[in-house]
Parts: sequence; C-alpha cells; structure tokens
Amino acid sequence: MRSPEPSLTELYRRMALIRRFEERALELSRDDFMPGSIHLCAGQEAIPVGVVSALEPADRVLSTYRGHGWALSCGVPIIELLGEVCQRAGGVNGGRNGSALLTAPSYGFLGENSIVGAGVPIAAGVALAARARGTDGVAVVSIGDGAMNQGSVHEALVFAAVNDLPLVVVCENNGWAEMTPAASMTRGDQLLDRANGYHIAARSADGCDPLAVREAALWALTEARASRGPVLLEFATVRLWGHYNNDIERYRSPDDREAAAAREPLVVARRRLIESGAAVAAQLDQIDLEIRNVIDQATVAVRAMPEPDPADAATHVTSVTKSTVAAADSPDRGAPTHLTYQRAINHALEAELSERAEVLLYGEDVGTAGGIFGVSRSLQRKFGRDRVFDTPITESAILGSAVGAAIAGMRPIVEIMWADFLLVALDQLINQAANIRYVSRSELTAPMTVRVQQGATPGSCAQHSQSLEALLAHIPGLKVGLPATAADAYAMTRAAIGDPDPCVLIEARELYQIPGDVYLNGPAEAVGGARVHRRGSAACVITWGPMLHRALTAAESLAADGIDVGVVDLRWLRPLDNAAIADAVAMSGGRLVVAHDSNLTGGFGAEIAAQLQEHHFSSLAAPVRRVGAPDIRVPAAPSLQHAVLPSADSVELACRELVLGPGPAPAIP
Ligand SMILES: Cc1ncc(C[n+]2csc(CCOP(=O)(O)OP(=O)(O)O)c2C)c(N)n1
Repeated sequence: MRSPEPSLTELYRRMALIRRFEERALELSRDDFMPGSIHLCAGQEAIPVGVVSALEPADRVLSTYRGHGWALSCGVPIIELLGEVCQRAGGVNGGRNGSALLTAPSYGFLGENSIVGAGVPIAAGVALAARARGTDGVAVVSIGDGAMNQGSVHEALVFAAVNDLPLVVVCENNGWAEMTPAASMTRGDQLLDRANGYHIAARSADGCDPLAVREAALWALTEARASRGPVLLEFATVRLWGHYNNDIERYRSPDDREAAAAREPLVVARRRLIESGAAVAAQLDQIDLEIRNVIDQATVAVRAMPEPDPADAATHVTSVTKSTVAAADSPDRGAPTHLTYQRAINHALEAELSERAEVLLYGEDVGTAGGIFGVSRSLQRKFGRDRVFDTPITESAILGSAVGAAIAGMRPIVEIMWADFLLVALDQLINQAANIRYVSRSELTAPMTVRVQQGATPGSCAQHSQSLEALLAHIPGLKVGLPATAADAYAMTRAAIGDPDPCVLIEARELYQIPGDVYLNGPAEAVGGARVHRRGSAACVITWGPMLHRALTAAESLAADGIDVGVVDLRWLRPLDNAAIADAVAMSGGRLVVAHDSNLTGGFGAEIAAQLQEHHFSSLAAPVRRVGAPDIRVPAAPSLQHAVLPSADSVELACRELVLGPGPAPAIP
C-alpha cells in the first residue's frame, strides 16, 4: 500500500481517479443501471488518498458507507469495484453488497459499514488481533462527524484506550450529518476536544490537502504502532454533492455549496501544482484524460456484466458442519468427572485456551474476578492478562471487538453478563457478526463465541430475567445453543469455540451449581445436534434450556401413572436438528408438546410447532401443544414468579391433555 513520499502530482492523480469514479457512479445511478442509493465522497478524496499513502502492508482499513475512495485507495480493481457498486455478478462481492457494505479483505480493505459508527468497535477488535498476533499492524477506521455522537464510537474509544490498542480513528468532518448541519448537533465545534476525555492523542488537519492528511496519518500511525494508541484524527473536509445520489439538498444553502466548491481538493491541488511550477495545466489535463479512459473502459466492462445468479443468494450463510453429539455418547469418552455446570464451562474454557493460541477470553469482570458467577475463575492467572481480561462496561465494544478480532484471525470468547444486556448492543451481533460471512462470500468469517446467561431466579428483576433465545435464533448467520446439563455445558462450549461461525451460548443461571457427569476426554463435538433424554410412545416433549429438567420431572410423574412420555433436548436452536424432531414425531405417534421458559408469543416453540405442522402434518395425531410463559413481564418476588413461569406441572398437564384429552379447565401455569 504505502508508496515512498508520493508527489502532489501523484496524489492528484489518485484523487482524480476517485472523483471520476464517483461521477460515473452517479451517472449510472441516474440512468437506472444501478439500483438503490449510493453515498459518494466527492470533495473528501484527499482523506483516503493521504491516509492510505501512509499505511504499511500489515495495516487494515475500515470505512463508512461513503467508502469508494477508501476502496480505490487500497487498490481494489476499478472494474470489480464499479461492478459491485452496480450490484453485478462480477462485482468484488458478487453484487451482495452494492455500494454501501462492500468489502475486499485481500486488499487490506475490511469493508464499509452502513450502521453509523459501528466500524469503530470492529476496528478496535482488528487492532486487538494485530497486537495479539504480533503483526505490527494498525487498524484504521473512518467515520463521519455525525458518527462522533454515536454510543458505539464512545464505547470503542474507551475500550481501545484502556487497552492501548493500535487504532487510528479518522473523522471525516464534512460539516453534515445526512441533512443536518453537524454544528447543530454538537455543543462546541471542536470534535477533537473529545480526545481529552479519553486521554488519547489527537490531531486535526486540512482534509482537503492530501499532503497534510498524509503527514497527520504518518504521525498517528507511528503513535499507534508504538502502543500509544488509539489516536483520533479530525480532517475538515467538504461534501460537494448531496448525502446520497438522489439528494436534491433542499436543506442546504447555495453559500454552503459554493464554500465547499472553493475548498475542494482537486481544484486546490491543481492550482497549487500549477502555481508552484510542479506541473503545467496540460500535464494535469493529460492525467484527467487517462483517468477518464480508464473509467470509460471499466464502465463498458461493467455494463457487460450479468446480473448475479439467483442460485447464489442462499450460499455462504454459515459454514456447513456435520452435527454430532459425540462426547457423552462415544465409546471413547473415558471415565466421567463429576462437575457442576459452571465448573464444566470453566474446564471447557481452560481446555480451549490451552489448545488454541488464538483464543481470547474477555468481558466485564471476567479476568481478575473470574466472572460474577465464577465461570472464568482462575483462568487469568493461568493464561495471563493478554488472553483473559476485564473490559469496561461497553457491550457494543465487547461484541464489536470480538467481530473485529475474529475476522482478523483470533477466536474471541466474550461474556455478556446477562442476556438482557445483549439488547444494548445487538447491532454488533445481528448487523455485523451474522453478516460477515454472507457479505464477503466466506472471505471473512467471525469465529467468535458469545457466552450469556439468562432466566428468572428468585428476586431477579424484569431486566435480569428474560429468556431471549427466540430473538437470536431468528437471525440467519448466528448459531444458538442452550446447554441444559453439565456434560452439554462442557461439550457445547468447546463445540462453539471450535466452530467457524459466531455462536451464542445461552447458559442457565439456575443450573450453574447443578452437578453432573462430564466427559472431559471424549471426542470433540461439532455444533448442532439434539439429545434424546428419554424415549416414550404416549407423547414427546421437545424442549431446551432449564425446562429440560421440568420436562423430565413431568415425564417421571406421568410414568408413575403409566403414561410413557419421551423428552428431547434440542440443545441448539440454530442449527436445528430436524432428524431429532422427526424422531420425536415417530416415537410419540405424533403427540407433541413443545416446552420452554420464554414467552409463548413469538417464542421458538411457535417455530417448532409451525415446522411440525409443515413437515409432519400427516403424522400428527393431535395439534401440537405449547408450554411457555404467558405474555407477562417477569416479576421479582418468588410467589409472583411462580405465578408466571411454566413449571413441571404445566408440562405434565399439557401431556396429560394430549394423551387423555382435556380434563377440567386447567389452571394458568
Ligand atoms: C445507526 C444508524 N443511525 C442512522 C443511520 C442513518 N444515517 C445514514 S448516514 C447518516 C449520517 C451520518 O453522518 P456522518 O457521520 O457525519 O457521515 P457522512 O454521511 O457525513 O459521511 C445517518 C444518520 C444509520 N445508517 N445508522
């Protein structure tokens, strides 16, 4: 990437290439060749050109949706880039991303982001990985001035600062946040001042002068490489055109537009080159002509590109792994060790930290204290603070940095203390982690494990009690598991960490102290696979999480009355074990109860019931019964919780009614 001291003429050439590219993109959108919106960077070219000219090969770049200039500066071929912007098969991402989310990792360009500010936590993770792997690389991420107000940016700067990460945040201050003047959204106009609050180094420079940008970037990169990062750079620049291609800028004054035109970097650089005698007008005209020819040729090539093949749409959602439930069932499993569920996870984490150098384990209180439930106890002492560490209370930065570290070669395991806290940072899980493989067609993957715990326990309030698995299992690209026994807690944790995709493991707080036989030496499992805990011909309960134990209690009680009920623990809701569901239908003669702790409406039980209906309709002997919590918030007092949460009795009642027909009106669970 880095060229030794490029001349201003060369920088002019690079900026002109971006400008002509943007002009052509605008034309193609206006003649309807390119569908949708695009955000063009006309006026801001000096920033990517100047910054990228200062990078070393190990450095990595992430940008906003206004990122064509960054992609071109990183060396993404023009035809592939224009093809992607036009969403054609020959685009760098085969048309999956279009203009606003393109990625080209082989050029050091890890990609754009269409969620304002979201690239910064990810870049912090890329920086974390660079340091862990000793690459000497720096992560550079661009954001707009509007993004400086975004919570994820604040979290990422706090997270990066406390870890001295080699991160350079480039704020392209074009004075506008979409259609709102940035100044009206910020008290005081010096965004740079915010660096003082983070105690990080910062510098501003003229973002219309590529040499000034380069100089500031060289300084920032040196700081970051010397572990004095993160560094904030603010470049004052101009947005020549609208926020997006169809923006007619009714909200913008002609004066503002004229002021932008007077400062824009191509005009300024041209004047400077001519006035200083470094170039004559004819030379620069020749450069412009050459670039126009290149863009014309690229346009011809892109116009000839076919639309992407619809058959391609369903590929690269997740890796395809073969589910196994091996460890506890294998003849090679060895003798069991009696461990609590919580200790079983601790053993799994320890084994993975020992066996994989790329594993990092972090989260709030995870390091020194060993987690608020003691799951990671003693691991920092064994593996050191570089691999097992505490984080600030920054859920977006925790999850986002895990995404970044994972795409950059690590296998982060992060703990989000309570499932309820995931809700403040879902962007990083759903918009970022779950998308990475798909949008990059598996060029980038995010092998990260997110550990959370959930459920209601006596005294836990409504913000610390929810069972949220259905929210997560709704998302393609994520894998979601809920271990219900100590053996599965161990095996599933190891499976998740070994998996090439983002996995969310939802632990059950109420089970942490429940012991069981754990097979520490069995063969490794792959993610997926249900476990049949009990076979029964009268009916079968399909369940997951701690409800398993209530279902087993119900089955015992029913067995005493001669009603033989099977119990299947799905363990993983994504991927779903369809064969186990078919087996449940077959073993029970089509009498099925789906039971879970979470609310009934939109709960994952509804999905299972729908799938039973769709795929096993002719084998069902009766409508599928659901057991779950009614649509009520979770109260703290045990007596109130008891009134809301589904119990073993609720499962038993549902099974009895299914097998024997309805009795007298049932009580609410
Ligand atoms: C989280 C989020 N909120 C809102 C938006 C809608 N949006 C897209 S661009 C934009 C303006 C961002 O302004 P700025 O950060 O200054 O960047 P610029 O567009 O000027 O490059 C907004 C609000 C979004 N994409 N993501």
